[in-house]
Amino acid sequence: MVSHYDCDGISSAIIANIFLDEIDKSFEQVFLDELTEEKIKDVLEKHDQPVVFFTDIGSGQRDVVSSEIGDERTVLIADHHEVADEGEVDFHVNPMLINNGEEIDGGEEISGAGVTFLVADSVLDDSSKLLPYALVGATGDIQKKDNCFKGPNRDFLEKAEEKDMIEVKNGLRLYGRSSKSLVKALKYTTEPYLEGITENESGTVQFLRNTGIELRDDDGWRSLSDLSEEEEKRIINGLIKRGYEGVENLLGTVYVLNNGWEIQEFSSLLNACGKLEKPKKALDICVNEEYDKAWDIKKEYGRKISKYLSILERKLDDDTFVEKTFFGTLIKAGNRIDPNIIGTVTTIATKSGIVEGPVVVGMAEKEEDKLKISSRVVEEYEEEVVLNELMEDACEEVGGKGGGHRMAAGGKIPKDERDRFIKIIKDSLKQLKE
Ligand SMILES: [Mn+2]
Repeated sequence: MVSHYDCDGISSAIIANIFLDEIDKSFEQVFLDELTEEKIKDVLEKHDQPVVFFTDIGSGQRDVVSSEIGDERTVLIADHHEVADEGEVDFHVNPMLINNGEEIDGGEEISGAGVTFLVADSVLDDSSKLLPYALVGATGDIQKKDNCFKGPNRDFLEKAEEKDMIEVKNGLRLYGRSSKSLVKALKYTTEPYLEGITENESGTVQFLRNTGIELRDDDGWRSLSDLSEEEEKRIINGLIKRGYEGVENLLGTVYVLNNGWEIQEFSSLLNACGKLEKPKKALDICVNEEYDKAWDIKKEYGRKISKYLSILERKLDDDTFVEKTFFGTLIKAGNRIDPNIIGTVTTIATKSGIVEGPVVVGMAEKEEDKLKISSRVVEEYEEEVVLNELMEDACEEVGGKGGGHRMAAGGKIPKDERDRFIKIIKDSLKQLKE
């Protein structure tokens, strides 16, 4: 088993692991952040298995996969990414192979975990307990748009609901629904700004007490997910009564998995495991259903991010680290920020205003000779700057690789090309110079 190491890849691996266990096949699991000739060679050398099963990775490198693996082993790919032009493998399941992806969009309607689910579902009599992971993977790959699933993801949701694997309900959409105490989740709500509650702990406690909600139970602080439906309604009514503007934006569909976690938060948790290079830990937690162990990871990840943000804040005046330029900010983190986490740090630093936009580009050393690049643009400049195109072109020009989304993109480049890369970015963004 070879799986991508992000949330979707981990979800696809969970599905494949449970599936293979159920049909009594032994296997070894490998997680990779990318599939190169070298990495495939390494996997083949270390794992003498007759079948190589790729999930959420492999389609884009099917040429390399087919030439490296050869005829002695059977190759199965379950993926949703763009497919390489060349290469033949034994079994290849990917929506992009059907009419060039025109019927089912691998970008928005099914994830690597979803495709892996379909493979398992075609063999198992009852695959319902795998359904939540098809949705967690899709959520991790930002396929849930405007809080809705579509295409095959929608079918997975309906089936999962039918089988009581997920609960879809109307409720308060606070970040930290299952991972923060109710007081913290409410206090940290900034959109909309809740006068007397936002950033005001005693105000929050007072408000909740007035609604008659118990803030603690025998297990400690209660989270929103610990509340009964009736209690949640009391909070909503309390907020409405106070007449906050925009409070309706906090109400909406909430997806609660049968393990008690809200889907968005569970997918961030799996993502964190990947970034901390602990995808196997996530796999074990889910396969063995030991969700309590997830808290340590959540905490470790939170600690790492705050450590990096404080390094960044301390270095704001050091222009070898934080370069303020006409298009925004360059964070030249060197080896001070983990390359797996530079993306998250760049996002938070941009959104919170620690560094200034409109564009923020973070760079951190990866391996000895590579730089991981991560870029963000603020919403007001959404029309003017298209980051995935910019990153794809700029990275390629210096012998690297880049891509991503319009407002968040990144890539990897050779370390000694850093200055030329910066110059290319500056040239391409020169329209932002007044
Ligand atoms: Mn994916």
